[in-house]
Amino acid sequence: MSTSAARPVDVVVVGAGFAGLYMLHRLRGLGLSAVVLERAGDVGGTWWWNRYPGARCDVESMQYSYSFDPALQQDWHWSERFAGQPEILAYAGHVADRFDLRRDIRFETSVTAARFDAGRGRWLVETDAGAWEARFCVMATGCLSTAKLPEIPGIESFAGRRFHTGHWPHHPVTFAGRRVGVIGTGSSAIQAIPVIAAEAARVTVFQRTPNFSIPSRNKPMDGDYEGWWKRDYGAHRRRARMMRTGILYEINDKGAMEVDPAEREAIYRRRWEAGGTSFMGAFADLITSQDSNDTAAEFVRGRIREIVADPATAEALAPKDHPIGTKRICVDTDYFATYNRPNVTLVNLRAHPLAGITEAGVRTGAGEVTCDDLVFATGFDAMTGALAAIDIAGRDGLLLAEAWRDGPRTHLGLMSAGFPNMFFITGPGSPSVLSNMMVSIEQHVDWIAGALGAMAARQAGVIEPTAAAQEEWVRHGMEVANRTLYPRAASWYMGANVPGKPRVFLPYIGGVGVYREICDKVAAEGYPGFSLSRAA
Ligand code: FAD
Ligand code: N01
Repeated sequence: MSTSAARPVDVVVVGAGFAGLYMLHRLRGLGLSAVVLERAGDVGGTWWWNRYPGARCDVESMQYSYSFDPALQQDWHWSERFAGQPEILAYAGHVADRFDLRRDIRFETSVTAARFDAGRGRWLVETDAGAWEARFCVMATGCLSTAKLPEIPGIESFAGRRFHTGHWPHHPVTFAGRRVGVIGTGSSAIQAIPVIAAEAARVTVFQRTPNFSIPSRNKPMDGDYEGWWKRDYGAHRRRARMMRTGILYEINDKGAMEVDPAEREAIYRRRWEAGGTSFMGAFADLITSQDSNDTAAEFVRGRIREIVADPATAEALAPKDHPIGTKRICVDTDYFATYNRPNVTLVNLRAHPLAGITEAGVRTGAGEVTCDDLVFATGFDAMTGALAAIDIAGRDGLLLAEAWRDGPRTHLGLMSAGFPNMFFITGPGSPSVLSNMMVSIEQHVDWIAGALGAMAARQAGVIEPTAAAQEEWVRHGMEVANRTLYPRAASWYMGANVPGKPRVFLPYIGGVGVYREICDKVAAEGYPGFSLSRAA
């Protein structure tokens, strides 16, 4: 594509999920021209793609929503404690309408390449529907937007219907009377299995690694609770932004071993009954002390053994290979109880390894299970997958794939040296997936908008992190991660689910509030660690 055919704008934003939508809104406020390029047919990102049965958020809806517009957060009413996918998608659509965003979004447009022309200080962004030329490029491509099928021999030979939770069809899918195989037992599967099992003739779950899951205790929105939030939304949001996870909930400041076993049990039980991810706030040291973590893990294993009637199934479902919380903790509705249904069977792939997929179903060490449908709940090439799928070349033709060969290298998760004027929203090296993503998205968008405003005031045309600042941030990120139990789990946080992906801890675990203070300080001090110049 020649440069002359490319359409000029100030900013190209890639992705029209919650990040891209808010970025566009802020860019307009700065008086910049912008286009958002989006592969999907409409706004919503994650919530446009993940339409599987049972899909819903696990951060309470009163918090899993934008805070940037006081009227929006007062007007919108969530019908449940944890909203389901259709309602979250409707919310994204409402925001797009309310702020008239769609007129600057090109749907069904996939970005294939982005090349920086240093001479002209422009990014040339190529898509399957023409090219764009921009001073700035904002990658709002999502951390969990590249669905991943597993490397299982014979996968293409299956003759029945095949689904991936992250790429679910837009037409209604019924499982009535069908024999369904589900591969995977992460968050998506744990939400989908109970709903599919309620409809299907038979469900066989193929589990490689069991996961910890906490009941959501989802329920219709309580009017008093909604009122509590709405009466002082601004203040509650400000507090949430300074929490470790960006979620406002009570975190016990005691360590688990500081209390006696009876009190510990009572605290866990209260959190279990309350439901949701706040279980991990039961004690301050659950992600740093193995001994403390063991007590929480054993409590949850105890609940699984209580709920699941068949002792062998309960034991297979009880996670023992990773500390609780070091893989994204799951939140469910009736997940473990679903295994008491007569139409649900668990196949433990650790005991009976998966041999392959056949035309008729799934073959394991225990024999072949015939299936009409296969649901792959096998996750994503997380955090870097969507960026790696774009051929990105920065200064002097430096390829992002090359620069990140040993793992992503960013300064603050926001930019990467050698890629001037390219920003990442919730990129690797930022709290992103370890947080309420809405809080992290707004913080990144606001920081980027602030940087663009500062550049305009200084008449700077180019911003780029220094190599030294970036190396220090990468080092600091690893140091903080190594103080926790997280690197002990073979998780997607570590890139462990993608063969050949470097094993580095991808998000920043220093905490959302701490991270915000670091970013704010950088902005307040005139962007040390970044070079701002007039020209490239
Ligand atoms: P996305 O919503 O992923 O949007 C990125 C968009 O970029 C996508 O629409 C994609 O099509 C587009 N894109 C990517 N590459 C290209 C390209 N090359 N060309 C064109 N377009 C491209 N987070 C929470 O905090 N709480 C939750 O409860 C929660 N629940 C989740 C449930 C599920 C099932 C999943 C998968 C994730 C969940 N998350 C949750 C994380 C969720 O991804 C974020 O909360 C948030 O929706 C991300 O928004 P985003 O705009 O950054 O990215
Ligand atoms: O994906 P996952 P996900 N053979 O990677 C298994 C967010 N989210 O879509 O652990 C057999 O967690 C794999 O097994 P193992 C949330 O951040 C949130 O469920 O590798 N099995 C695992 O069980 C979440 O963490 C919600 O041994 C194979 C599963 O597939 C993230 O998205 C809901 C296999 C993948 O689990 C991803 O969740 C949904 C193979 N070859 C998603 N390959 C909320 O509730 C993979 N697996 C908010």
